[in-house]
Amino acid sequence: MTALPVLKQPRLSSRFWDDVRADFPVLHQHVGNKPLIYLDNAATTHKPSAVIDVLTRFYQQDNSNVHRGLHALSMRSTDGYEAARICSAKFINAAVPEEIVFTRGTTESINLVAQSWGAANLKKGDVVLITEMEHHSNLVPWQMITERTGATLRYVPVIGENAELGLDLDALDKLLTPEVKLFAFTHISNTLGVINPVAELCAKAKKVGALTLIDAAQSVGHELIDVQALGCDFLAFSGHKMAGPTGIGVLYGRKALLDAMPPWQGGGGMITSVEFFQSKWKPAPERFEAGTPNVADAIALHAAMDYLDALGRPRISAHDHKLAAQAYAALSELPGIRILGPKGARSGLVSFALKDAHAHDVVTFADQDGIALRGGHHCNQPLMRKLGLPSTVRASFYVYNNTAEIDALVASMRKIIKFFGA
Ligand code: 7TS
Repeated sequence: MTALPVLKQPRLSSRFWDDVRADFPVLHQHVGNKPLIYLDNAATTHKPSAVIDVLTRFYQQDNSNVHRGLHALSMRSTDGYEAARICSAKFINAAVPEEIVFTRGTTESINLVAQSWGAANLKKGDVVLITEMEHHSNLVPWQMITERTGATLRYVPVIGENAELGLDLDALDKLLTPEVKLFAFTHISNTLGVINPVAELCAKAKKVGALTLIDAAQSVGHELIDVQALGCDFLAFSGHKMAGPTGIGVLYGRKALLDAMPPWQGGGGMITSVEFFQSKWKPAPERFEAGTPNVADAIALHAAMDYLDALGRPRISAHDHKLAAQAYAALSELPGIRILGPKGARSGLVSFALKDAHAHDVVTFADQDGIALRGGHHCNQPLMRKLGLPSTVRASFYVYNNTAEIDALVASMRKIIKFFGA
């Protein structure tokens, strides 16, 4: 890949971001007769040529299975796969690469912890604590494993209205009892744009001896993450939400914890020896990577991490926050709009409801203007029900979006409001 220069000073000139935008081939197209404006980045981001080229080159030059071959291609594939692990460890400042397990994504990472650690450690009387703003992928796996083990699932409430929506931190102090064995929470809410104080949440959980799991799906491609500074025990994320490919993600786990956890899937690559009636496991991370791994996408994820590091995540988050602030300010002028989540200190997304138009209609109308939005419950059904909303419209931003696109979004919303007669 052609690495972008690492700039020492944050440089937020539009020229810089125009150059970034040019790296993403998919954006240079029309939808209908309108230029594409892609504002659905919380669902998945686009990929720069640097990532697409690495993926293509892998299949054209290196493709081979890993770990089991002694021929040149297999060694190249193995080296590339393990280099991706080292890169992932550095990307979140894990202590050693063995703390990185490759998975299909955030959902699989969380299911791995639930099915392995949860099944081995939870029992009746224990509590798994999550929050009311979790994506279904950090909620349903805990329902399943608490039901299976007899443990109890509890929620930190979301309180406040509209701009004040957030976690009830006073309630958290009462909920964090010694019975809590694991506290799992999202770093950034994919519906509210709220950024949770994750270091504080980890510190509070530690005081009662609870393990912590951070769902970093919406944060790791946007904000700097340092798992050692945060003091978390597990952290999960997906490649496709951070300029990488689909089908690859990471579970970070503290080495001592991972080594003490049983495998959750059996097969090739995860054993040291197999007899007819018993087997011995490799240590982590191989123990959790049964079967042929997603070699190509791990290598392409490495390219995505290099790409984001060259841009610099502090610069990316400043860019996202600037666009979100512009969108929040302009949208809040519109009649009949209800915006969820904080005015300041929000992530790069804005989620809202229009008084007279259903979110799905808004998204369909915006599509006529070439604007890709998302409308629905955003896999936050219990929270949306609590807020009394069937759905919201969500605009979410990334490195290639710009202020002109926010202007176009607001103009499109104005037209829609007029059409529906607000
Ligand atoms: N956690 C959060 C906070 C998310 O936003 C998502 C996906 C996931 C977990 C699951 O990630 P996956 O890669 O395993 O699917 N969020 C969204 C969304 O907001 N719209 O589509 C997917």
